[in-house]
Amino acid sequence: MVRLSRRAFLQIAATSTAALAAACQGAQAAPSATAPARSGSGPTPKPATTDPLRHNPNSAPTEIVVTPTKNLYVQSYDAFPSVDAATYNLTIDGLVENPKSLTLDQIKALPTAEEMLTLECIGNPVGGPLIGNVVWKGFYLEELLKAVKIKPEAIRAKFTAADGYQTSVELKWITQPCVLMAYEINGEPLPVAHGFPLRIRMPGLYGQKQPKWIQRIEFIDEVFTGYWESQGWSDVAAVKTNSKFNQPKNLAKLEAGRVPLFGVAYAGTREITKIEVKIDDGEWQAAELMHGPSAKVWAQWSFDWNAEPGKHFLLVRATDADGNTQTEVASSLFDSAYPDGTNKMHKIVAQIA
Ligand SMILES: Nc1nc2c(c(=O)[nH]1)N[C@H]1C(S)=C(S)[C@@H](COP(=O)(O)O)O[C@H]1N2
Ligand SMILES: [Mo]
Repeated sequence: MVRLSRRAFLQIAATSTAALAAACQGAQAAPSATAPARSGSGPTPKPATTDPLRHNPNSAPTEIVVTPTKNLYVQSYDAFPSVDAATYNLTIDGLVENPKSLTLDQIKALPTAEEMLTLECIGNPVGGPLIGNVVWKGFYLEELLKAVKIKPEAIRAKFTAADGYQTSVELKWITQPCVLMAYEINGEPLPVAHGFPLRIRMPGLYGQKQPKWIQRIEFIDEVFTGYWESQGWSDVAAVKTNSKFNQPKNLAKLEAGRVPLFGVAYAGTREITKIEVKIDDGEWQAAELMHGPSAKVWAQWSFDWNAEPGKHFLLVRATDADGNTQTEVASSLFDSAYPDGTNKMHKIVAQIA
């Protein structure tokens, strides 16, 4: 294994990523990019100590919610590995001209990048909790990939992590702009559960394609079938357009009058352009929509419902910038997301006294 030479390392470190950072958080640039650029992203919001999407049913949040790290779902196929920071290496090899291996110190000396990004599991059921929105800090992979020079024969990147987890992606997902290698979450080093010391965040893909404890990125000229993929889960695992009610909770018993409905919607890299709600057999009605700093962050929606006594069925649907609108209703909350994620609509029941 060729260690990254000091000269090559400094060259990477000297490349300014400020413009790239602005482009990544301020506008989206994924393979199927269609959403318009946005205005300034402003300062990085700090995560709230309590999560208003969970604990405050009386009014919709007025800012984009950053999930407190302790509330971020954890999904792992096996026990968490304990990685020794002192001996840790990230290796990039396989079909590349200049294979490289970086220590954690070298990684942390690279120009830093910070982005708010939503993370969702492909197995998240309709209305489910396997989704969160956090601020990640690390570096953009782009410069390092330029330095290793991927050979033209490569068709995929294969990942290996310290827990033995493996998966792969087509080249376009790892060579897209704004692939973030993260060592911090919400201003703190990644906790072990979330991938200490390093994980990858590729825009547009479900969590299954975002290895934690990442050790090796190998460029290959064949299809490699990963752990979940070999059990029938999607080998692309691109995020589908989805939305949900965070409040009220299903089967909530509420007083008649003004009842705030609110929740989140997420479509990977596609901007959420419309959220509508439907009460019983009524018309679809547009909800208020609040966007995060990029389309890679969930949008939050809210709707003031004037609730009358009785049992009511509530539905929510999202439309994204590519024109995809959710159409099918989930048959139950246990309606499976297998094998490629779900874009079925969330339906809840509210009991109004
Ligand atoms: N090494 C490793 N990375 C992994 C996994 C795993 O089991 N091992 N699970 C994946 C899945 S299925 C998801 S949804 C996300 C969850 O990330 P989190 O636990 O930080 O929320 O991690 C992904 N990365
Ligand atoms: Mo997942």
